[in-house]
Amino acid sequence: MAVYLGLDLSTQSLTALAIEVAGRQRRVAFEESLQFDAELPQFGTRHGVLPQSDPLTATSSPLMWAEALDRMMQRVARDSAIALADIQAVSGSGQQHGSVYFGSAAAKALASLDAGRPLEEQLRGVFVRPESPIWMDSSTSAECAEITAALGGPEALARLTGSRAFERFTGPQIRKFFKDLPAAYRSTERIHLVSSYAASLLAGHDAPVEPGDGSGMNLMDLARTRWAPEALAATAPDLAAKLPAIAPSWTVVGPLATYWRARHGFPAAKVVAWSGDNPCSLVGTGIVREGRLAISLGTSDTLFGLLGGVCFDPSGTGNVFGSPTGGYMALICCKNGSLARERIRDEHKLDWQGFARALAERPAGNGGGVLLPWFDPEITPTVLESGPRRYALDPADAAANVRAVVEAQMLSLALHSAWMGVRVTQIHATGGASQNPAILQVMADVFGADVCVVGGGNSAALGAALRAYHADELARGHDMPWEEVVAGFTEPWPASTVHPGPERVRVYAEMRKVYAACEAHALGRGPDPAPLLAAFARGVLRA
Ligand code: XUL
Repeated sequence: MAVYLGLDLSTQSLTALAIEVAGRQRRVAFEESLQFDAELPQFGTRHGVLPQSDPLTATSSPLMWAEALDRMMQRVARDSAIALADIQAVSGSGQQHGSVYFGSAAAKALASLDAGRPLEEQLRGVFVRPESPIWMDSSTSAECAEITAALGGPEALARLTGSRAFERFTGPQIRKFFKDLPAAYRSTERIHLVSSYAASLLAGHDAPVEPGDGSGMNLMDLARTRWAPEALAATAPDLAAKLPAIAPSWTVVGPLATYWRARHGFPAAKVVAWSGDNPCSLVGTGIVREGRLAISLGTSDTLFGLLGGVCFDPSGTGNVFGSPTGGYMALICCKNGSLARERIRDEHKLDWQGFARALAERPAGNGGGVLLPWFDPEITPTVLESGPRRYALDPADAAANVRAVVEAQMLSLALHSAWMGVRVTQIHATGGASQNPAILQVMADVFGADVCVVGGGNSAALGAALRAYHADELARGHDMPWEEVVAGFTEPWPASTVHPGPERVRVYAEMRKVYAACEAHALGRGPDPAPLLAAFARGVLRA
């Protein structure tokens, strides 16, 4: 029986998921998560993020990620029932955009790791920046503007890299580092993404960046899959020498380093290039052909789908990334995902069951009450000044606010994904909140499409394990079609399909315009939506 291990280094946790494959016989054999705040309290993170006085800055600890990896590999070796010798390949998924800065001691440290000592202890001196900027950071607006100007405007940048400049993207982050700390930048030997950093730890040497995650940097020429010299020049000097190579998603980086074999008893399994969490989720939710969309309700809420060819979002909100299946994927990311739902849940002293009951209590359209749930600075649409905005909504009304946060999240996803032009017939839902059928009902009604649950909530880790499987087959000379790779793992759960209700679909088609008007007003781009809200409320009440 062949075993493939997928690791997901996400914002709040590290998950390991192992699959067993013997022809048509396939199953998830191990699945476990390590929560950073609870299990590694010495690093002092909250929801996986280091405390900062500036609300626009968000960082985490690359040392903590290394310690988490060491502990998780120990758990896989010790607690799982899988025969370690059967592990053929290991791959992974990392939170996108975050970056890790190695100094001159890193390459030697990685090549000579001592199996008798914890990984974290041996990496202490290797980082030029002890804190890694992560995707939740929105402190680089000035750098975004500079890069955009140097490259001839947002559209030119999006045509080249798949996205206009985004604060969280790695290029603007690197530029800010170079401007703030030029000497530290100069002494940086290698800048990794979270994904290529973790793969380097497993392989014991620099691993490449793969195109799915590389396209979240504003540095990669998306159509040619290589660093774009003009984007590098607009970002920081001598950047080409500091970046890893770009290599296809299925690249075998090498065998697991001796450290992992001697310390935890792993075999010399293939380390396959890691990708970003969203590209991995694309595979882990079975979006391996066009016409399907996935919505992942995690720390961030993301919507993604495969694209027929390379394109870009003319409105500037969405992103086009490389797909780990080859080709391209489209994505939009809303930062106020699970933490916004939790905020409303906690404000009204509910548990998740109470949240679901409250959601079902109110009708579609919420009687005309709208919430813009921008508790943190938002990515889609860009909102740098955080704080929720309410329209015709009483902040003290628990049920109305629960309904409002879920409706807002779904309406925003629908509104801002229209540019993808995907005719959706089925949505694959994943992530923690996909276990809540009341939330899925709102999703189905807003999109007017069937929604079904896929995977066990760890779609990124599953996608990573499936990518390891695909790469191993390819390395053995078998180019397995992706439908066959994912078969048996990503089929919708039986009886999980939620169908849209025609009347509610009609309500949401109207509400979408109202929501867009509230958004425009809140962003200073449109008139007071009060008349529209009142007309909508009258219509909903009459129906
Ligand atoms: C995607 C994005 C987030 C992170 C963290 O562009 O910023 O989804 O990948 O999950």
